[in-house]
Amino acid sequence: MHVTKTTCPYCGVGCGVLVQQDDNGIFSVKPDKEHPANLGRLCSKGTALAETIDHPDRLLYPEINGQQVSWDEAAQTVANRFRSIIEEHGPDAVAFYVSGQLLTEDYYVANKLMKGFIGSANIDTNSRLCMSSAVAAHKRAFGEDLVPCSYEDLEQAELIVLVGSNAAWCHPVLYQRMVKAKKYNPLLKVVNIDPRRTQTADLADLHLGLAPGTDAVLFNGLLNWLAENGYSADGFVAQSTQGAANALAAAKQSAPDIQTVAKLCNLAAEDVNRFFQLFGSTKKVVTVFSQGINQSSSGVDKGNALINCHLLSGRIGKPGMGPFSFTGQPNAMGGREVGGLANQLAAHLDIDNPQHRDLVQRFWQSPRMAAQAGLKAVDLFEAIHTGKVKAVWVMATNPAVSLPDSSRVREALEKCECVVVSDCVRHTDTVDMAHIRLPALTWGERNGTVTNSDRTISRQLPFLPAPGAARQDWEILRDVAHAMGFSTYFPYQSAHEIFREHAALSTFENSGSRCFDIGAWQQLSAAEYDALPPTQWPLDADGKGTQRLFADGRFFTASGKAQFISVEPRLPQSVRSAGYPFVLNTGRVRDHWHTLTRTGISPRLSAHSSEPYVEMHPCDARDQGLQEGGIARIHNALGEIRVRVKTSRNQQRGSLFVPMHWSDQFSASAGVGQLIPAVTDPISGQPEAKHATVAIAPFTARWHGFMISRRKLKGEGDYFTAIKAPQAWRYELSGSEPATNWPQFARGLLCESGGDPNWIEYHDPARHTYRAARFVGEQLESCLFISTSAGLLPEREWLVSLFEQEGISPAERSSLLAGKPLVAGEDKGRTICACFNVGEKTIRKAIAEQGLKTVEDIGGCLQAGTNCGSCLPELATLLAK
Ligand SMILES: Nc1nc2c(c(=O)[nH]1)N[C@H]1C(S)=C(S)[C@@H](COP(=O)(O)OP(=O)(O)OC[C@H]3O[C@@H](n4cnc5c(=O)[nH]c(N)nc54)[C@H](O)[C@@H]3O)O[C@H]1N2
Ligand SMILES: Nc1nc2c(c(=O)[nH]1)N[C@H]1C(S)=C(S)[C@@H](COP(=O)(O)OP(=O)(O)OC[C@H]3O[C@@H](n4cnc5c(=O)[nH]c(N)nc54)[C@H](O)[C@@H]3O)O[C@H]1N2
Ligand code: SF4
Ligand SMILES: [Mo]
Repeated sequence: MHVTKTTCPYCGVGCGVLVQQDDNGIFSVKPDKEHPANLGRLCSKGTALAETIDHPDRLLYPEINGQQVSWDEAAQTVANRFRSIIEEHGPDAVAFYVSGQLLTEDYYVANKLMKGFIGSANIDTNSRLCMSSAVAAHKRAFGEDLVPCSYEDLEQAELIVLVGSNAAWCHPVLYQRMVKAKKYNPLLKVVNIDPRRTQTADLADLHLGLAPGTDAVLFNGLLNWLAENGYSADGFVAQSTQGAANALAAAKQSAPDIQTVAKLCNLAAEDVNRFFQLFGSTKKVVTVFSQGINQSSSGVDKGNALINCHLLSGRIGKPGMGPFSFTGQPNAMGGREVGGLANQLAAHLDIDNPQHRDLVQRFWQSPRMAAQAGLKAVDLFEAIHTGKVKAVWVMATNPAVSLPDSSRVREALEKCECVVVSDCVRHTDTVDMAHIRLPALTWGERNGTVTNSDRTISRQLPFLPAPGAARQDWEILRDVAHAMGFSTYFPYQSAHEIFREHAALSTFENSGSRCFDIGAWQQLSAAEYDALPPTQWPLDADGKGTQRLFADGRFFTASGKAQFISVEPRLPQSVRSAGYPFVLNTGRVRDHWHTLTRTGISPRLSAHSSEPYVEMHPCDARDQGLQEGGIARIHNALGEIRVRVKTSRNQQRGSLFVPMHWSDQFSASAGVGQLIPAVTDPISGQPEAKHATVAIAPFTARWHGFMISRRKLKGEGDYFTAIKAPQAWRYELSGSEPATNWPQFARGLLCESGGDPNWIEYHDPARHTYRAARFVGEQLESCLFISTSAGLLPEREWLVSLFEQEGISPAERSSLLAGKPLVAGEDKGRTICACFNVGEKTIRKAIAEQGLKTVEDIGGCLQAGTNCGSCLPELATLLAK
């Protein structure tokens, strides 16, 4: 049995995984017990990795305007189009838009080609939407983009503050580490700050459900309170920091006392007091922050407001303490190391600094260095819209879905002269808009490194052959660089060579001036590179990593001192109005990843949250005439989406939450990016994805239905979702206007061309009730059920299970259109445990009938929660209910 040691391609936790192939060629994925990030754990997404490696819709060959071409022709065409635009309009008329899901080696080459050879800094990345506020906050406070902490600090802490982080769902393995730490150390306290009550709050001793966007007030209040109550670390502040007095004055101005903070944040004064007391009286505090802080028009200030509190209390650089930005994507951190953002250079050097530009230029021997920062993501797509940027190459990201004001982004791509997209999937909303499509390798095939949230560099190694003509991103970039005439400077034959160059640049003329230094690896042999153990940068001369930064009280600013930043809190730019009375918050669900290109093809992962939804307070739903399970229209001046209604008291009144995941490939109109205004932080350029304002109203559906098919079909109706089931796709459909002819409608949806003789149907035109099934040979190929009332449609489970069978028995065939078997089986309800496929109803029943008291009891009885543990918070909620 062959085992490959590699790294999970999903989130920034960066868990080590072992991939095994058995004698029948079947792959299985297990956690790597030796990897310091996960120490033998994996979440539901990592556990299901083997299910998503065989993608049914791969982009396998280069295409120009839909025609398959050779690699030579594709690379030459990209080079020619880019070159002719550059010759006529200058280098700033072209751009790359890349991703924290590229490997460091790919990222390095993309950045080098654009900034050092094309001579523009118009390369930006989806990290702009993700980490750029944290990057800017780190740079302002520490002089360099540095995350001081280690994962072990979570275990050593006595207080963990989670701000704007739903770690239970988004960093599940770190959440499990915190759960375990709390179990072994009952003195460990957890505070969760989030307008929503998420699963993460289940771990918290205190949940502060503050008014959306008011975090800077809270942390300014804390700063002021720490100073007034004798919690300043005077020695550290005097020796190792600057700017405390001004920051304190600003804090006092905006958040003078607990009452004011409570009022502005809409919190109970006693809760604010409790948080301040906890922070003040606990020595070892880690403050974890994520998108609830970053994705804001004042995200950089919010980051600094919380870093200020760690500086004032001296809680940084020591075990169990520090501000800790959890990164989102698997290589968000690696992208920052190579300078993938438009306002960075490479190796943590500054593009605005002429000496740094000169240093990199000499190292690269580049003919034409970018002279200033390039366009940040939102501005970049606006420049494409206005025609200033005429060619764009998108790699490993889906901007037509994930950028704010996504309709305008689509208009921009439609107008753009030359859209090149490198992706591994043939159909995404962005790939569909490309003139030139370049097939990329993906996880399991590609080779290189990633860096996780605590600066640990880990290897990704291939265990699958390249499918079709797909190539790794650095190879594609190298070939285009060669076709542009830069072959001498891009001689790479392997990821290993690129990595060594990256390591060499990190130490070039460094001598301790830059923290990011992995120079000890510049001579790594290919075998050493392949066997590289997970290591935290920076490295010492012997290649030993660094667990924690700033232990010596030295920072990377000009003065060597950390900087306090004065923060004047600003509220989100969209303000509730009579027309748009709700704040729209967006984010993630447990088992889906971004725009569903990977998790959307896994039945197991699709079962947990299968449809796009809005979560809202039940009283708001009642007031707006909305019903649980009904469909809502959410709209503002930018657009409209239609999603399912879920009511929950975890949502504060006046706020809505919609997941970011659904694209046009999986839904009729549920892409929430349509509703997010292109409002950004003035420093970081990060969009405010958490605070749009909208109105919500019922969508009046006059018909409902579902269809199940072996092939992926086009959806139909004003509302639809495509959900992967084993051996089939299930579609939920609703529309405002019933079809005039349902049999014709059905044939249009289910048949490739014309009719099909092997077809059974039932039709009651007066009641708009229609049911049909289509067979190919003995197999059920597809079925469709339509009714005027959703409640009259049968349960889907039995029908879905028929697609897993080889054939259909006469009894099954005769009960097919009834939608249920003659003898009813058990309905297990919504999937809670994705590993063992255990449903909510089964769990509730077992709790009630067998008197289960703990999550361990549930595990013993049903296995639920005993593998990856991602569902443990939900099991605890079911027990509490
Ligand atoms: N399952 C899953 N995991 C993922 C991903 C995924 O797609 N799916 N993506 C990865 C990526 S790229 C990222 S960036 C991370 C993101 O990880 P997180 O940042 O943890 O996730 P989000 O759901 O985007 O947002 C976090 C929380 O911010 C809260 N929030 C909204 N407004 C405010 C506010 O004003 N103040 C505060 N304090 N909180 C607020 C939201 O209610 C939400 O619960 O997840 C990573 N992990
Ligand atoms: N409303 C709202 N919008 C958001 C957010 C939010 O919270 N709310 N979060 C933002 C954040 S934090 C992020 S990180 C973004 C994420 O948003 P995106 O980056 O747009 O989302 P993904 O679906 O991860 O897109 C990755 C693409 O890369 C492809 N791919 C996978 N592997 C490879 C490879 O090796 N090479 C190449 N070339 N392609 C590959 C996949 O098929 C997929 O099409 O969304 C942002 N947008
Ligand atoms: S926490 Fe889950 S998704 Fe994130 S790296 Fe680990 S296994 Fe992968
Ligand atoms: Mo992200």
